[in-house]
Amino acid sequence: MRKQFPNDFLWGTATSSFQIEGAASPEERGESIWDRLCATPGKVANGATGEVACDHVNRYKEDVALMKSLGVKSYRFSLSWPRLFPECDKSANTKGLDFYNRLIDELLVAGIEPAITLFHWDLPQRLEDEFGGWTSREVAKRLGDFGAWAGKQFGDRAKRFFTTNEFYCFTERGYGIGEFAPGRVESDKVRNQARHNGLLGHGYALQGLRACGHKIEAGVVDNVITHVPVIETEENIAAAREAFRHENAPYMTAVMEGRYIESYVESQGDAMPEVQDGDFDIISAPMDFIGYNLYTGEYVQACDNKLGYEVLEMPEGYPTMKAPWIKILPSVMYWSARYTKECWSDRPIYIAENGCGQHDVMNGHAKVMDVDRVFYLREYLSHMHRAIDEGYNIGGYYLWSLMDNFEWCDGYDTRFGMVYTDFENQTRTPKLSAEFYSEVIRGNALV
Ligand code: GBH
Repeated sequence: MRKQFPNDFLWGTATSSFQIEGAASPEERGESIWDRLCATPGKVANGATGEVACDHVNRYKEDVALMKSLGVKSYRFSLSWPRLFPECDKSANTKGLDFYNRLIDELLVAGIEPAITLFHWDLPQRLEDEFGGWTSREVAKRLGDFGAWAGKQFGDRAKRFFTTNEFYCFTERGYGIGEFAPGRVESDKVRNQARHNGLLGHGYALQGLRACGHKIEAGVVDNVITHVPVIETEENIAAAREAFRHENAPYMTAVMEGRYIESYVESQGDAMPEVQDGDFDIISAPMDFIGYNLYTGEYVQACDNKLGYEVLEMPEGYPTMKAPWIKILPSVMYWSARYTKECWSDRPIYIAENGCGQHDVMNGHAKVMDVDRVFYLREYLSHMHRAIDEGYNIGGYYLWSLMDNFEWCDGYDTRFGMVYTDFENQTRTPKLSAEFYSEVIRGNALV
């Protein structure tokens, strides 16, 4: 059956500043915590850096033209905070400001809606050095100021803003596990404070954006963990819904429910963060939409224990993309929307990222025939269609990513693009998956 999407459905693609921009010399921008991590031996595969990446600052016109040729309707990109405020003081870097102004104008001329992420992990190193990064409330406040400023500068032309991207990655992975920048391994209490300050950062950013003076829409992006009933019995469906709330307790559940739920408080004991009066009013202020990054998920079954559910382990050999964390579970597109409505809210959801990492290679005809990615995308999109068909409020979808780019600790080895980037000479070549996506957009349907 032909799966038609709503007329105004927003088909997009996403990137982030550090992963594509390059132009990283001190004349261009300030240092970010990811520059510092890249310079630390052993942290990033093959010593990769963001110095050149996709050289997007110099090639943005070509990249916008590419999106236009694919029929993309909205482009989600992030602002490099250290490019705009290299000294973290009051004066913005005009070169950086010019760049984003020109990018936005180019998008508008191409008929592509700009969608701006304020913070996608490239924190100015100065804010790490001076305040301790996300372990400090001050940094959350600074993001609020940055949001107010960015809204004022760009909100006349960009109407959609995302506050922060994926709490888990810039708090827990940065200050708990220590794999991501700034690479710190702290106590559970400090990690939980970083988590809390991350939520506050979103809240202050939302406040700042609301006060910018332009009519814009704003919401958060989180990589919410999505729980799928392993067999769709009533018991399992209820159990997976509870798992969805409890397993996201430090992040989305706190934003949507305006508190830390009991199971989280209990599990963290003495390590609970300091919460000040009014924090949760800021954190849980109503958003215009919710952004979810969905790549994978977890199976759940009902269980006769305290929480009433059990998360099932993925057996070895479960279908997985080349990036080993991407266990293929397309129905997260459906269950995340359904549980969000049942637990929290019916405001629109934007899938702010979905995609998969492979080790794509060009064939003898200079083509990347990524039938694996086409398969993955088709499955996820068809479950997204099911959700929309059943009345869940999904307003748009951003494919991660426009082009192969700096994949954090994996460097340039794992490719997420629908467009192949040759990092030797910066040529961009649409893969088969780009043709597939373009066809989906053109027909506004899966056939
Ligand atoms: C998103 O993160 C990011 O927003 C984006 O910048 C990134 O390029 C994209 O996805 C692809 O990765 O310890 O085995 O779980 C997705 C969430 C969380 C995925 C951390 C990788 C580490 C591997 N990421 N995870 S593992």
